[in-house]
Amino acid sequence: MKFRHHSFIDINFDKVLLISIYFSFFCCCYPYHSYSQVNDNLSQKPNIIIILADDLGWDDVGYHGSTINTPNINTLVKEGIELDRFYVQPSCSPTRAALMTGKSPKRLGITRSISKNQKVGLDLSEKLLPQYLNEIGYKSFMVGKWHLGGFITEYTPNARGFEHFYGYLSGGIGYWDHNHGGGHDWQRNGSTIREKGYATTLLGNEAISLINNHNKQQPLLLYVAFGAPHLPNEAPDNQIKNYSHVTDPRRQIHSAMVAELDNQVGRILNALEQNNMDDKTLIFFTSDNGGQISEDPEFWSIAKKIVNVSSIFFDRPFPGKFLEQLASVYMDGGSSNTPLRGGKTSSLEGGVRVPAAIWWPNNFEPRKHEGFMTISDVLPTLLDAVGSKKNIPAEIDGASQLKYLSNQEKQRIPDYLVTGFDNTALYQPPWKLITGNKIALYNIYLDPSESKNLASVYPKRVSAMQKIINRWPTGKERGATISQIIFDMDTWGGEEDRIPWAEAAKKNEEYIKKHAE
Ligand SMILES: [Ca+2]
Repeated sequence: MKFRHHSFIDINFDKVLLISIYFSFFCCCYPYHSYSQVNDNLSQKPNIIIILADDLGWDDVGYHGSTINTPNINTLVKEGIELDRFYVQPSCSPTRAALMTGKSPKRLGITRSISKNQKVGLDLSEKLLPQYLNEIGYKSFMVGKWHLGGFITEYTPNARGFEHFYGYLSGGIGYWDHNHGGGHDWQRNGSTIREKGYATTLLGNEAISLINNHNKQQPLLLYVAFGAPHLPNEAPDNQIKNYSHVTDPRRQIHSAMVAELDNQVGRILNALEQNNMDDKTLIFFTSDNGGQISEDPEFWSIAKKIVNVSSIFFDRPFPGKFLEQLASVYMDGGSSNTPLRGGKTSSLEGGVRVPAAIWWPNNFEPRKHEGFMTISDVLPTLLDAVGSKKNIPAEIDGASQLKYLSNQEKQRIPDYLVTGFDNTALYQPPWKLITGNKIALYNIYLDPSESKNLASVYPKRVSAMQKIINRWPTGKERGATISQIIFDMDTWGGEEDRIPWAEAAKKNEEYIKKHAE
């Protein structure tokens, strides 16, 4: 299999024609193998690369008809299985917690994002994906955004199964200054680094270097958690130039951020090819939540009201870090989730149904997968794919979808709970019950835009699903409340007024150990 790394200017009609011919040929000649053959060959365990985008909306990818060009993500989707009904949680930490454990964020007590000042993270008793894979011979590396706790080093990636970590601990940084909430947040293996460059590009560079230097005898887990296209709206000039025709400046910069993300996906694909690793690698791609959209008419909160009232009196930037950060959240988002309703933080479809694909040459037939699959299913599916089905823990909320993906043999679809800022949703496909400000029941297969509330038509179903929500295992909440962050906001970029976060984690751990003696 040979890749072509696309840049924006590559796209013209000749190439589209060539690509079409290529796909036609590819689809006719692709050597498919059955599920049993996959298992027979497991002495050669596949490399696993997880590419996670941050706040990439449904309408931000070319293959969904977006105005944004994403030729490399499109390639991944067309050559792999397009996961058309893939669901995550509506914000960063909850999705990442489910990805690493296979468990529901509600059970883990991470239904909100973990702030820089939280003393807790993903519970230290939890076993994480790299730890499962290391036990069967994998080498696990991580590049990018962690966001599962960093108050002490025990919570950080190097202590949780990743032999190598390059990136940042918090929920968001400035793309150029690499700062978060007053502290520098850029490190390699626990040591702060200061370097020039655009974060998405730097993360791509590191991922490629790890691929190039990897000992090919050992299977690799590489978790590349890009920070793009999360706010703030900052992008390289060369990418912005390609979207000079976009009139909304938020959408323009957002498009450029997505384009650079796509560029790095292409470079990773090229690196795999150059190292002859492409035929032995499984790539899973998705976004951690739906796109951040501005003036979301679906979302109601006191914070949003404060921003609306403030905008009558002030121009941007608003006075004070708290007000300006809120304004950024509610006014700067340049994403689009069309035709889905809602966006990031909402349990409406736009917050949780995201672009996704799983690519595994010689094992998965390229096609569109209509089956329901969630972020909680990823850990068990991957363990199953590497022949480690017996190690799938019983107490998780997801289930392996490997047979469904390989042979289209239907698998158990577990109930899926989404915890949004404004409401909670339970999925029993095709049904979705939303509770909170109002009760709504949708058939998301027939009505993907959630336009017909059928709650009054099916009261018994509503009541049965409500009971499941009420009984859902609930861990003590570890995510931040507004009162915990209001006086020291989790800002993305900006001036430094304290020590870097990697150094703070080491200091905090030393302090705790000293006082425990
Ligand atoms: Ca996110």
